[in-house]
This record gives sequence, structure tokens and C-alpha cells, in this order.
Amino acid sequence: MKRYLNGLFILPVLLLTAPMALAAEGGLVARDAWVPEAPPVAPVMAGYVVLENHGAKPVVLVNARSPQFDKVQFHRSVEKDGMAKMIRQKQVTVAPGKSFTFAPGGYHLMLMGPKSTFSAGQHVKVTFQTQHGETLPVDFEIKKRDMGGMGGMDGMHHHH
Ligand SMILES: [Cu+2]
Repeated sequence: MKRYLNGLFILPVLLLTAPMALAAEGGLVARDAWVPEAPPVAPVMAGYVVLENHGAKPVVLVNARSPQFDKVQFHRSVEKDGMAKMIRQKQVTVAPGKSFTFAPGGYHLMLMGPKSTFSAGQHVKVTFQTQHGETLPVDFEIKKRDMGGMGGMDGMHHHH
């Protein structure tokens, strides 16, 4: 993240040229992005991905959205007193030189309100946004649930 990006006056110029892309700056890179296939009636789906920060500063993700879902939240599955529950995370931080893993049973993207049904082989597009407004579009592949072990579990304890 470069300091001049904070200048408000430069924003319209950037919007006219290209979105501020994290990956293009050698900052954040996504890999192994996937979504377990869910029954057509599922109100939520979970997304998993590994985010690597190749930059020199922490990357703080404050938002994610997908044109294919009503909304996307960061969730963390925890077990407390033998009960599994999910806690919404307002943001996640990827430390410089480190990776942050969204994986079954831990942090996940909660994809809420699918606008259509999905099946294995299809793709979900999710765009992450940092606290500074940079964006990182990531392509998630839908895979059969059994490929991910407990992959579908993160959607089972959701409370509306
Ligand atoms: Cu969740």
C-alpha cells in the first residue's frame, strides 16, 4: 500500500483507470479458493481460501462481497462448552510475510443468500476490500462436499 493512495484527490483518477488491485502491487495473493457444494435450498454457503501477504505491511480486510450472494461475512467457527458456534469477524488481518487461512472448522467466508443454485465445477466471484479501499477479486471453485472433509459444517449452525 502506497501512501499516495490515501490522497482523496487522486481517487477519481484511479477509478477511471483501474481498480486498486492488491495483487498487482505484489501484496496479497489468494490460492486454493473453493466453496463446498451445498443443497439447492441452503440459505448460506461457506468459502475457503488461503491469503498470502507478500507485502511489507499488514493487510486488513474489512469487507467482502459477491454479485452472486446477498452478502458475505467473515466468520469464525469455535467450539465452546461442547457447542459449535460461529462468530462474525468485523475484519481479518494478514500479517506481512504470512498467510491467513480460511478453512473448514475455523475462519470462513459466509456466503449468505445465494441468488441462484450452484453445482460443482461452477465458480463464485468474491471481492475482498481492505481498510484502505484496495480490492482483491478471487475466483472460488465449487467442489463436491466430500472433498473437503467437514466442509459443509460451517453453514450448519447459522442463526438468522
Ligand atoms: Cu459462518
